[in-house]
Amino acid sequence: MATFVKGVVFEDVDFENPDSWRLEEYVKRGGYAALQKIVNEKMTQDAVIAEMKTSALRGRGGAGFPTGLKWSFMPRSFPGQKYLVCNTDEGEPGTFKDLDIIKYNPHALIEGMIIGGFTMGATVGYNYIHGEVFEAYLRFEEALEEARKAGFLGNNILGGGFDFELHAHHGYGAYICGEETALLESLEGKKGQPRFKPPFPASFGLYGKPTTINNTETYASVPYIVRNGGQKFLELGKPNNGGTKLFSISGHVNRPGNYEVPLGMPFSELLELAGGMRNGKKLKAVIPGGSSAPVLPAEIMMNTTMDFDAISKAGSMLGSGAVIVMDEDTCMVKALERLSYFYFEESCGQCTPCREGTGWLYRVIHRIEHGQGRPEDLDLLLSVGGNIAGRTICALGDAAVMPVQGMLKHFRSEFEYHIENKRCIAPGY
Ligand code: L3W
Ligand code: SF4
Repeated sequence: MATFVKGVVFEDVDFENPDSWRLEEYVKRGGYAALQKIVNEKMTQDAVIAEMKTSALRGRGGAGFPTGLKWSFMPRSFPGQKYLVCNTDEGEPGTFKDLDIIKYNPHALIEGMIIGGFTMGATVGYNYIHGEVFEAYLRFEEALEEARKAGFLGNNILGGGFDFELHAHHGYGAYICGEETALLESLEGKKGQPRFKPPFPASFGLYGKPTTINNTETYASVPYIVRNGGQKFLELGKPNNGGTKLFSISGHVNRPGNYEVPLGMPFSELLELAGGMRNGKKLKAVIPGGSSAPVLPAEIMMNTTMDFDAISKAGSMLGSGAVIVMDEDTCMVKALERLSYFYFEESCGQCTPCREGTGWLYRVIHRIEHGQGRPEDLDLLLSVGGNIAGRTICALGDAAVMPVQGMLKHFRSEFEYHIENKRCIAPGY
């Protein structure tokens, strides 16, 4: 996917230059200056955490958890090994930003992780990369080798008296391995199934040791913050939503792709950047934050800004920033059938409400879509959803329910029409 607009992560990256990802080019555009600054100015771990907190950088993987706060959870005086992990297991339907980061600017991630390692006293890091991608994985391995040769990884980095080694790990291609504790299990060589939380990874993580896990885009934002100060990053966005954010825009727009724009941008402007609606059609609805986020109708989206707080106030989640745009011809029943199949297929099967409930959701929506729906099915869907949400080990259970609740909240009449008429209300179906 092409990237059209640049912010903190892709600042100065030349997408036309096939070598733009290389160390030499990264250094030319100010790369590794943040790491050098830490060493030259003898910045303390507390000073870096303070900048991270000022920046209001919130986790870019889905939950939007404040990064500075997460970094402060790592026990300082722990006597043994601590780990840093990057989650590049990008699998959320609609999300395609993290693979572009390791493809076009891998050293921003590497530098961010080295800074994280220094700040939290972790000397070993892993980047867990989705198992179904190969080219981006090999590119990241090459970037790691460049960083090792240049002395940015290894012992006594830049003479600053700290060590950090970073490894790439090719994942297994299952969506659930992107859940942080399933990822840790998988990294340990076991079946990727979520652990019960708490304990959180900060106290019991990889091999039972204190571990911090962040998303690729989160780490890749760190060099900018250290180089320019947290305040400058904060001012790029809006209070409590610092910085720029990558939005992966897909669906019925003229120019789908990744757009890195300030948090707080009106959705209407983002839609314009993506070339507007395809074929001059009208906007019907948007899933603003990846398939797990509830759908929002056009009238809400056109009056909303793209940041964590505004989207949550509007009744959905900014999630990982995957914006799925649907035009007036979209059949909401068919769209929900597809989404529900995904969660049914990807449930790891550990908890009964999720394992059985996702199957029930899919089968009921499937029968509505195929003209065999019953009037009581809509309440049945809400009832099954109510027995899944909040009763499972990980967020996948909730994630399977939220799209169903969102669709029935805003487009219930279309489902009723489907049941009554055994066909879709949307033209073309
Ligand atoms: C220590 C505490 N640590 C929270 C940490 C926790 C985690 C982070 C956020 O779900 C969402 C999900 C998907 N002490 C802590 C603590 N932490 N309290 O903070 O935690 P949490 O539980 O709010 O979220 P989560 O389990 O990480 C993530 C949604 O993201 N999603 C999925 C995206 C998928 C991808 C992908 O494919 N790569 O990004 C999209 O919207 O539904 O709601 O680190 O340990 N007291
Ligand atoms: Fe597995 Fe679903 Fe339970 Fe998560 S909620 S642990 S995916 S069964």
